[in-house]
Amino acid sequence: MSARAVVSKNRPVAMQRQVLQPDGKLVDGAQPMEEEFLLEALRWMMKSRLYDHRVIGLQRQGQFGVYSPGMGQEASIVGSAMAVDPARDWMVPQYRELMASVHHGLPLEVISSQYLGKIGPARIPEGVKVLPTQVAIAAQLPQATGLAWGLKLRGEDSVVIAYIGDGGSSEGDFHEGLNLAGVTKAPIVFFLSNNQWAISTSRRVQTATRSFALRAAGYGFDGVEVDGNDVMAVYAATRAAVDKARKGGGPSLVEATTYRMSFHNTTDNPSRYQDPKDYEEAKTRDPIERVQKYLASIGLWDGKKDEAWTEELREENDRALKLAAEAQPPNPDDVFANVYQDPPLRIVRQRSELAGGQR
Ligand SMILES: Cc1ncc(C[n+]2csc(CCOP(=O)(O)OP(=O)(O)O)c2C)c(N)n1
Ligand SMILES: [Mg+2]
Repeated sequence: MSARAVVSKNRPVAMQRQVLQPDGKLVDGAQPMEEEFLLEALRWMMKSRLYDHRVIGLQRQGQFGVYSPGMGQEASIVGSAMAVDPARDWMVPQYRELMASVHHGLPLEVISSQYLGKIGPARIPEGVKVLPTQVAIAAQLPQATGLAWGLKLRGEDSVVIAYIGDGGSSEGDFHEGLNLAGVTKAPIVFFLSNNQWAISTSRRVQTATRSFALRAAGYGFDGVEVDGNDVMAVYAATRAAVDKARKGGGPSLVEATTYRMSFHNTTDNPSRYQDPKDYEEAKTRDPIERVQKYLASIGLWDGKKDEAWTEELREENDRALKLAAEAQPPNPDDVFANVYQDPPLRIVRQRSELAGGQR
């Protein structure tokens, strides 16, 4: 370890816009993460990308549900998750941060089984402070603020991290969630992954503001913008916001500027609307390669290590996917459960028909 000041898990850290340049070199004067800590971040980022590749393949064979990959956004997903404490903080996801939820304690086989239509095996285990995946855009934000406000009223030292996209910021729920958080000074970090796309709607036409982070001013709290492809900078910015919230300093908005290096989800075809040059440019800022280049420059990374980690992580992911596939399938009758106290006649008939009875 060099004598250089480093960012460690156990110390409060200062916000840094960028720590590592796309070429893998440190920004002048920036504080890197401890090497061990950075290796851990890299491992999670690689796990995320390998999982994406595997489940996209499965989906194409009809063996996995509709899936939104995090490719290109791994530094945002992992750096933000590492900044919160799974033992006391709550995570409120959207749908693209699967590996953040896993980092926060949700077993990979549990979240994978959701995509296989499982019910019981997909239930979030007791004690895991992660809310269910949210697909109704921005609907998670008022709930996340309510959760954070409740934690504050109870006097707990917990913080909530809530994920949202650039597209989600145009929803009414975004305004309602952030406004209420500002008024109640709730301990919450809104983590906005600006991946430049909301399905096929470009960030250029999403809003006329030049920065999503600026919007925080309208709610009376801080907004910061960070290089979302730089895991060290994402960690530092999120951690500073988390520390502030924990000390009673109220909410923050962190805008992580990144790029969606894949389709919106497995039903989408971005070649219909995306300029391939943008994608090629984004590849030069790949969040994983950047860390690998840096670690190689200090003798901690090489092709052999890459191969060994890739194999181990693939096996880890495959074990979880096997468990998910083998988990108990739902009973078709479950589709009728937990909806009505007194089901109407047509539902009673449908239920009986499904069970093989007469209409
Ligand atoms: C309330 C609502 N409106 C529309 C949709 C359809 N929809 C699904 S994803 C999406 C785009 C969201 O983009 P963004 O918030 O940037 O997140 P990203 O997918 O880029 O991670 C839209 C419009 C939805 N799921 N919910
Ligand atoms: Mg987006």
